[in-house]
Amino acid sequence: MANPLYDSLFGVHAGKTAPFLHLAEGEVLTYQDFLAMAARLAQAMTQIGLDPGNRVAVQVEKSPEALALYAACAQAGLVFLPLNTAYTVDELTYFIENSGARLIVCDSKSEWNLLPVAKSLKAQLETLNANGTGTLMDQAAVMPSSFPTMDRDGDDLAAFLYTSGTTGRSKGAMLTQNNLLSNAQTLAREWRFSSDDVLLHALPIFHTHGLFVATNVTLAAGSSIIFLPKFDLDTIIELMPQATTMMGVPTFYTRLLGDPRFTKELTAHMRLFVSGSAPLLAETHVQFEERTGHRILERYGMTETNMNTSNPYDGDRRAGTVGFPLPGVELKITDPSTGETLPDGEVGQIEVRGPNVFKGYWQMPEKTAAELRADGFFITGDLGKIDEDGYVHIVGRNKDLIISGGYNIYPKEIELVLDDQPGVLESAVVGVPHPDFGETVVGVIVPAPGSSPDLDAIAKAAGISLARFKHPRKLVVVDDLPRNTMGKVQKNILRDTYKDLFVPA
Ligand code: MLC
Ligand code: AMP
Repeated sequence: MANPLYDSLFGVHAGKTAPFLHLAEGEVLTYQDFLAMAARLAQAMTQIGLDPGNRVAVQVEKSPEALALYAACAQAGLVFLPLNTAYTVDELTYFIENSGARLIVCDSKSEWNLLPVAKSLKAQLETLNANGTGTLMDQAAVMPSSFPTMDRDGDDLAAFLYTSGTTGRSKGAMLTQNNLLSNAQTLAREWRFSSDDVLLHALPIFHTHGLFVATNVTLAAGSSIIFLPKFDLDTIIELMPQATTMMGVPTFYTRLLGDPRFTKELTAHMRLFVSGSAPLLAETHVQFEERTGHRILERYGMTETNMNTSNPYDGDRRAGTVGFPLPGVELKITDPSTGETLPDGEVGQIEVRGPNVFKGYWQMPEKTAAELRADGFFITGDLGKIDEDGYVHIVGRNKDLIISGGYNIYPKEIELVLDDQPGVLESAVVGVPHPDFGETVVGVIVPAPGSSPDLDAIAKAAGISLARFKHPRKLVVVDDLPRNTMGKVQKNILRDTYKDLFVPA
């Protein structure tokens, strides 16, 4: 027995004094130092009483210690459950309760808010702050810097990532060691990562993109990371000369293009820019090439599947497409009503199968069965087609989803909050074009008879329950929602009505 994820991504670097993370002010964390930090954390969590398979819910700021916690979970066979730092206590409570986490790791600032949840679940609560301090690190500091890696099977769970659901209830996507490892190895190979690469990393590490794509690919290739707490335009421009590659959501690239300092000279030495998590406008792709001479490599993935397709490293990276299925990934376009495979060129739902596809939703067998077919194909909820050259195009979504700056927002979750407010009869939430975030949230409210809802109070209430990035950027009041003959709200009409709200005239 062994531990495929830990052995292949982390253990393989034992004793290596090469840099892993480049931090602020020239500070460097070597692979060896990083692995020692992870081993201490694994020791600390074992001392707390955690056993392989237990979930560790983590809502902390991006830091080397937070990343080491992920490595520690892999080494100790624990299931890593990273959570968006923007989530409110209401949101967190659900994730923690649903997952049955045995350990909650949070910033000291959230400790008092989460204590009642921890108590009711009989979970341990420890802190880890952005600067690496906190009770978990205090315990880790006195632990040995090595840890006997727990045996795990490739099919054992490595991580839970919660994705919002169309019904408003989030689902815990169960990812196995092999899901993560196979995808990291494939991407490192396909994108030609080597130990010479230095990745500019400004993504959050609580989602697939920043954690599994960016970090695991680096680990698989033994390269290093310029590890930035967040996307800050000035810092990115300042540090780009020290990097060879960058990964980002489209907002990163549109923000860079909006800055005159982002030039051909600044990027001349760069090897690769990768985009994903949201559609990259063909126009951005073209502008980027005109400005820098680089063609952004766009890929397509999701929480449940890791990465599915990628434009080619060597071949033609085509604007407006997400390239070809990755080696080992099967992709087909099917008729949403019959499930039959459609011929190339026709638009249908995208289904994928491969070692990258998750195991199912935690304790939700019906939802799993509805989306993951018995033959292993996962129904992504994205609509697309395959063109005559084999490139996959995403043309829309079969799921009611808004993607804002790379974050997924399910309208239902917001509608439930709006519907609950005084004076509101019903509501509909739609995504409309936004120049910075790609899409943003608009809430359309129908007042209860005789009422005139207080929009400021409603916005405040949304602030208590929902993470900031989910807040409607605009609330509008209408007499009725447009409905079809079946009584279903016609969101396409609402999207069309409000499509110019944020687009500069
Ligand atoms: C921040 N805000 C957002 C937002 N991010 N609002 C909507 N959508 C977002 N994505 C809020 C802030 O709280 C703030 O609120 C206001 O908007 C302006 O903030 P900002 O300073 O401009 O935002 P910034 O901190 O710069 O963040 C924007 C961002 C960030 C795009 C850099 O959101 C980001 O890093 N996104 C990446 C998300 C990601 O990693 N997705 C991958 C998911 S994995 P206020 O109160 O000031 O108004 C996946 C699978 C795959 O999808 O294929 O990869
Ligand atoms: P998430 O559930 O956060 O993992 O988001 C996954 C969703 O993001 C996918 O189902 C797609 O709708 C979308 N997505 C990811 N990459 C791309 C891309 N390159 N182009 C268009 N949509 C994308």
